[in-house]
Amino acid sequence: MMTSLAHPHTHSEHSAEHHAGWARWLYATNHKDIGTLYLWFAFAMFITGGVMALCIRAELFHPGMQYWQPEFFNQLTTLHGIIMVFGAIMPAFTGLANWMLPLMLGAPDMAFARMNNWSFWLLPPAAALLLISLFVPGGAPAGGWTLYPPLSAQAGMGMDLAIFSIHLLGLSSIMGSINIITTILNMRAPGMTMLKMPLFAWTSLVTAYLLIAVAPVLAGAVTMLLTDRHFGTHFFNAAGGGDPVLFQHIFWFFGHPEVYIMALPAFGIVSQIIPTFARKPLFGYVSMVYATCSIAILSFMVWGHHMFAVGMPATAQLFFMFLTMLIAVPTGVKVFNWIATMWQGSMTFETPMLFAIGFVCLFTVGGFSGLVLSIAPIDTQMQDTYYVVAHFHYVLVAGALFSLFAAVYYWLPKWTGFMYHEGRGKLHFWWSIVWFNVTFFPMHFLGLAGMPRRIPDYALQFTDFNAVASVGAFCFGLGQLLFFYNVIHTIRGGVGPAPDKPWEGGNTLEWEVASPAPHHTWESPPDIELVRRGLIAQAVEHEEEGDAR
Ligand code: HEM
Ligand SMILES: [Cu+2]
Repeated sequence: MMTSLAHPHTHSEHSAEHHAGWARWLYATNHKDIGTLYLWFAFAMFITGGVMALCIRAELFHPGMQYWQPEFFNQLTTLHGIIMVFGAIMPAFTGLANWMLPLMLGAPDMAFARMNNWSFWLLPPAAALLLISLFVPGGAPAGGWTLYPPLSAQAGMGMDLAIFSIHLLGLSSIMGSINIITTILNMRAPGMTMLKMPLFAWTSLVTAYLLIAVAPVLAGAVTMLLTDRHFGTHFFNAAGGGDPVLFQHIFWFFGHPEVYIMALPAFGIVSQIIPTFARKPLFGYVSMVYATCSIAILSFMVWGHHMFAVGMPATAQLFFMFLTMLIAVPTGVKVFNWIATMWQGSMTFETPMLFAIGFVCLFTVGGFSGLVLSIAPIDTQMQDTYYVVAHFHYVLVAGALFSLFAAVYYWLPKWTGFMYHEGRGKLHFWWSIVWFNVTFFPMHFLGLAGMPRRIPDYALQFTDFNAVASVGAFCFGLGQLLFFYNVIHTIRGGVGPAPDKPWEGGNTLEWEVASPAPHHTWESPPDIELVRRGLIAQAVEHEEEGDAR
């Protein structure tokens, strides 16, 4: 410490160029390196969780028992859910935030560069604990990603590994969130007021607050589970005076905001991409910000819609039902604004735009099936059927995952300095959207017809739609190899060098730095005029209001 005070380092001495090879990544403090680590980690988890999904779909291709014991089937569904949510989608969004926020805000790095390193490096051990649980006596957790007791209270030591894994994941999320919030609040370029930041910064900010609010709730729930399992407490054990329904309340107070933790960053990404390719400012910028905040606040009040079937008073059912429906209002505002942004725009349909439009259409389908489920008397019919599986995959795959694909294609030129192959990008899009629908649309009908979720076998009348869904799933999975190939091909040079500003309509600050983005950018904040110009394009309406004042 003394030497560094006595001998001030220059930036390049501090930087990771210091470290060669693996050490660059292990000791990474640069937001771009850490963003890259997050994104590759998320992709590895996406493949892992994806293989598990295909194992599930293989078993469900035919009625009867083919490949797995029922216990192992349940471990597959549970791990698939946990890995996709905590290992793939959430880290991918954090990776994007790390990579893009400093660039978009005109900041040199994230606020706490060394903590950022820890936020990432907690993830691989957490993932290892989850995967090791497959090989311990009793196997991996098999009570579903919701870990409901009494199943989770009685499970083998795989459950303890999962609990510790969730502790690590929560720590990582909280540290990542502190970093995101501090960066956004304190490190914006001069001239960039809160209501002028790119919408992706807004949704990242609100998401980070959500995470800080609910990650400890989940940690508390699983810690109570742990003490029930090993230290003689009876929080959730009816025989000891506890109540398993208490777990559901605590879990869903975390769990519902969690779905918005996976949705809001997607909204932010799409709100960057649609204006770019429509060559128009985002319609209703300020209403987008308010809608984001309203969704976040409402998300804390609706957890009971996951518990309609546990036996709650009709008044409570009505309360949760109406509040849930209320979320459709700000969400509708967003969908309306995206469409209005495209309205009479000079649209082009490069891959990021295709995924963004695919997102808007299919996320709306997921939203409508959610609205259906929010109706308490309907939900008592649909609870734990494949209708629910269809609903949340429209939100999570066509929503969160498609927005991530959109983001990767959108920013890949900035990251790598090379253009991806547009034809192959489009092929990936059309392939994915077709097979996604083939996989998940029939699940609505299976659910309506009464096929329960989380079962390895089913009655004969469900055969055809299940076969269709399984074929769809394998084709969808195959298509993701094309995505992997596209990305690798781009990193290796793609179809040639990318200009600094590859998209004509892209006006936010990240397009003002070179492609590939140099290791250090914005060491001095961007010129205030630059900030203004970018932001005028971001939200003309609002800028005019601001000028009038
Ligand atoms: C696109 C490829 C995917 C396929 C084919 C797929 C398939 C499946 C299947 C067959 C189930 C089990 C349903 C059951 O019987 O209970 C399932 C559950 C689940 N999936 Fe996916 N999934 C995919 C992607 C994703 C993604 C990207 C997420 C993101 C978060 C996700 C989250 C979940 C969750 C949370 C569950 C519930 C697990 C549980 O019931 O405990 N899935 N998925
Ligand atoms: Cu919910």
